[in-house]
Formats: sequence, structure tokens, C-alpha cells
Amino acid sequence: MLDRQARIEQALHALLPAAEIAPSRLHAAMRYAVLGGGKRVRPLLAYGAGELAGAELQRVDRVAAAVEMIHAYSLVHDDMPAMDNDVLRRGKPTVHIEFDEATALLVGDSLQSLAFQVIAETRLADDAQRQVEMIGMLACAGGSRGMAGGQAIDLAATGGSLSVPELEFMHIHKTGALIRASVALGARCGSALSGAQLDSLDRFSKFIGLAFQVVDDVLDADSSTATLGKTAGKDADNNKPTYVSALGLDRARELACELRDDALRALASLPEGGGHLRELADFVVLRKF
Ligand code: GRG
Repeated sequence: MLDRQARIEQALHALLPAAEIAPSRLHAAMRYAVLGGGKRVRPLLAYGAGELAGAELQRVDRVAAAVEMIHAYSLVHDDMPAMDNDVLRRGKPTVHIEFDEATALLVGDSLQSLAFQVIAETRLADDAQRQVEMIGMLACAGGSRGMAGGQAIDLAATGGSLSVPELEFMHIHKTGALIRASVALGARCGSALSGAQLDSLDRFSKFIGLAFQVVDDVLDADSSTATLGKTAGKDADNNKPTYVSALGLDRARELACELRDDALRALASLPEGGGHLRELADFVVLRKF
């Protein structure tokens, strides 16, 4: 993990425009939003899936950077006053606090565009048609049928209550879609996996995406701001429906472990039993921040 986290840091550093290049303030803010923070879960998943597919690491660097850029953009916009209105992210002031709201909007816009540039401008798959499909997959994952749609459902649900299936539907989109795309894109940088194995990977990523969100809800209820590097307890303060409000803390913790076990079962038919993705499944469920 440390090796891959260092690798993605380096790739992001190289792919983001230098702060000295005009418009400097926007470029500085993009680098502030992306570099030197975060667990890099989505890139780690892309590297894990790429490894199973026999992908060249330089190719996976690009999809790992692209999914992290989309993720970072979503955090910047989510933190803005019109959405979650938060002042702390990854242990430092949010982008609209450190810079200003207009810059934060542009940071998100620019990171989203850059993500697509990064996966479109060099060869990432042996077959050009496959690369076009990969670009389409990322577009779907980030859009109204994916992450942005999930965020819209989340905003509409605030202050009300959701059943567990409704919560699941929201999170499959809001958090799950990008996690699923991270695995799918990493795997498509190589060509060693069969269609059935790609389907198994997809099942893995759906379970792990949901597990990720259940744990996120548990940590928000059960951890401190200092440990999380973002404001803790916000879900309850904002009256947001979560797995903890629907199931209670203990059952939510159990559910996360059940989803991890489902995810591990989905890996059974893959080379090395899923390799590093097995360890990442544990990391997602056992993480403390
Ligand atoms: C603004 C279009 C748009 C979407 C926002 C992802 C998201 C949708 C909002 C973030 C709010 C949130 C707390 C979502 C729950 C799960 C999640 C994405 C947590 C943060 O991801 P981590 O834990 O963060 O991977 P780091 O900082 O480690 O990268």
C-alpha cells in the first residue's frame, strides 16, 4: 500500500498543472485539493485490479489518477456552503475556506476535465475501442446515473428518513459508482482476465463500495474530528439518514463485515484469490479514518 500510495502521489504531482503556470491561483488550488492527503482508496483499488489483469503500471497510474481527481473534485464541491458546508477536509481547511467559493467551483470543474484528459491522451488499453469504453465508464460513474445522482438523492433525503434499500440505492450511486469504476478501469488496462472474471471483479467492487459507505457512517458517528481529519458527527447534526441511524452502530458494524465477506467470496475465481484486493477489502472495513 505504501508503495502504491507513493506512486499515485508522484503521478498526481506530475499530471496536475504546476502552480507557477497561469492561472496560478486556480492551479495552486487544484494541487491543494488533490496532493498530500487522503487514503487513496480508489487508486489502490485500480492498482489491485490492474495487477490481476497483468496491466502495465504506467497505464494504471493514469486511471488511478483520473479516479482520484474525480473523487477530489466531488469532495471540494461537497464541502461548499450550497452542499455540506464544511470547513475541514483531510486535516486542513476546505478549498473554499483556504481560497474562495468561486475558486472551489472552478477547481472541481477543472479536476473533472483533467481526469478525462488524463485517460484520453495516451494509450491505456490494447484495443482502442476498449479505451473508448473506459472513458464512457468514468463518465457514467461521475454523472447523474452515478455519483452526482447519488449526491442529489442524498441532498433530497436530508432531514427525512430512508429505508435500508433506499439507503443502499443512494450509496450505490453516490459512493459506489466511482469505486466500481476504479476497479473496472484498472482491470481494463490489462488483458489477462476473462469476461466472467471481470464480472466477478464487478461484484467485488459493488460489495466493497457499500461496505466503504457503511464504515464511513460508523466512523462519522463513532470517531473524532482529529482522527478523521474532517468534522465528525455531521450526519446526526444534519439529520441525515445513515446506516447508523437506520440500523444502530452494532448492526452497522456487522453489516460492514458481512459485505466484506461477500466481496471476498466474489474474488474466489480470480488469480491469486484476488491478490491485493483481498487486503484492500480488509483495509476498507478495518480503517480508523
Ligand atoms: C459534489 C457531485 C458531487 C458529489 C459528492 C463523494 C461525495 C459526492 C461526497 C462526499 C461526502 C461523503 C462523506 C461521502 C461518503 C463517502 C466518501 C466519499 C467519503 C470520503 O472518501 P474517502 O474516505 O476520503 O476515501 P479520502 O480523504 O481518504 O480520499
